[in-house]
Amino acid sequence: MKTNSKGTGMNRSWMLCMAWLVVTSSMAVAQSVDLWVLDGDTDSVLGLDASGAIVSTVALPGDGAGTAVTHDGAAWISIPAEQLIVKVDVDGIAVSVSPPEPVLALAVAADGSFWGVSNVSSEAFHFDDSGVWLETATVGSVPFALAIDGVGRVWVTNAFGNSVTRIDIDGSTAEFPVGFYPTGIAAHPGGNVWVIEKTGITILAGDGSVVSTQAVGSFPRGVTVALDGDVWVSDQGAHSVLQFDSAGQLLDEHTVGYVPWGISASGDGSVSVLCGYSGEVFRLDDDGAVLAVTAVGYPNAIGDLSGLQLAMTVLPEEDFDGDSAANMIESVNGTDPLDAGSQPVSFVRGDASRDGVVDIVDVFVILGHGDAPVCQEALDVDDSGMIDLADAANLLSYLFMGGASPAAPFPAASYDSSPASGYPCEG
Ligand SMILES: [Ca+2]
Ligand SMILES: [Ca+2]
Ligand SMILES: [Ca+2]
Ligand SMILES: [Ca+2]
Repeated sequence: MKTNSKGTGMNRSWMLCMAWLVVTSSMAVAQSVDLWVLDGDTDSVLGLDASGAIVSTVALPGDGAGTAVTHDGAAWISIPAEQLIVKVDVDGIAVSVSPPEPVLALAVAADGSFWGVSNVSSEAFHFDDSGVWLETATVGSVPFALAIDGVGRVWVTNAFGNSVTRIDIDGSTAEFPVGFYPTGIAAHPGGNVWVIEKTGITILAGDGSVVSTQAVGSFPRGVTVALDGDVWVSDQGAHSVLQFDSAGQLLDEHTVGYVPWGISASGDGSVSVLCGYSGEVFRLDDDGAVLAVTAVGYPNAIGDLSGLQLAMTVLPEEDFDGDSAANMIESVNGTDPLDAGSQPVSFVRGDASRDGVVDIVDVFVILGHGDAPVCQEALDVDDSGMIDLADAANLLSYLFMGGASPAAPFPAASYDSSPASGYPCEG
């Protein structure tokens, strides 16, 4: 049985009271739900904002299991005991559908349709964006979780089959062996697929071949890709999260609450960890420092709780928040693809002085004889990843000798599609 050592009943009732006040006060809360967290104690789903405050509470007809946030911030939630899937937004349950079998984990595809896996029938079901059942694929034994990659393929972990099934666009399937008892799975924007197993991790390439495998953790379970491309894994036996770089190198381990299962990254660069047995949702920054701890009776859910995996991996070219910067451009620039108030700085390469004109003054700034630059990326005229004499020489050549123009973005201001680390553009 679960225990609840941290969240007292007093604390929880206070949080719920606050949530009620906020929900009934305005429609503006629709924009502020950052993370959908299932609460197994109350059979409800809670909307948390980026500060960890509960800003929405929606009662469910049973205990939710899988969650998948859509591009508009709503969430599909599976309720296997009731053989239901519901779509929830801050106003409540918008859609309720009955799948052919009880469904566990869910994932949203590029066209708005979604997939769910059934550990009862070992099948994956495909539904359209309104929940109409479209097709069924047979997967391996007792599927646990799924992820959709950048070219629309569905990857399913088969917990009892010790394998991963890939469902291709044409509906054909391929099964690849992995380690013992695979659970969590994430498709990285870079193309690899991360599989979490009872005693470690296997990274697969898109063709199903093994890129690497390593023994790590103490029964790790959930996985998410952070805004910066690091991969975070909940380690339920160690009550911690493991932070890896995209190549699979273990960078750090951060202690969280008791028995972390669910884990999901947000657009602000943070990662939230759902610690079921201690009744806590930890929100960590990209270095693992604790930003907030939210008391929730029994927080759970596997899947994409924020929509960030959908934004970064499935639909990187889309602009979810409508701020004119594509999701992928925002993630490489470190701005929030789910928040229109956070967007990359647009600049013209070569305009080192940031006055809107590319001229000799900019050459002096590059040479260090002008005001300190606020957008160092603009000084890297040839986009070589280094600021050096060649940039000044290239700009002089362009201005006075008919030489090549600066690299993009030029001449129109825009965002950098491949910013060099260490060269911030802040204004
Ligand atoms: Ca955007
Ligand atoms: Ca944004
Ligand atoms: Ca200038
Ligand atoms: Ca350069």
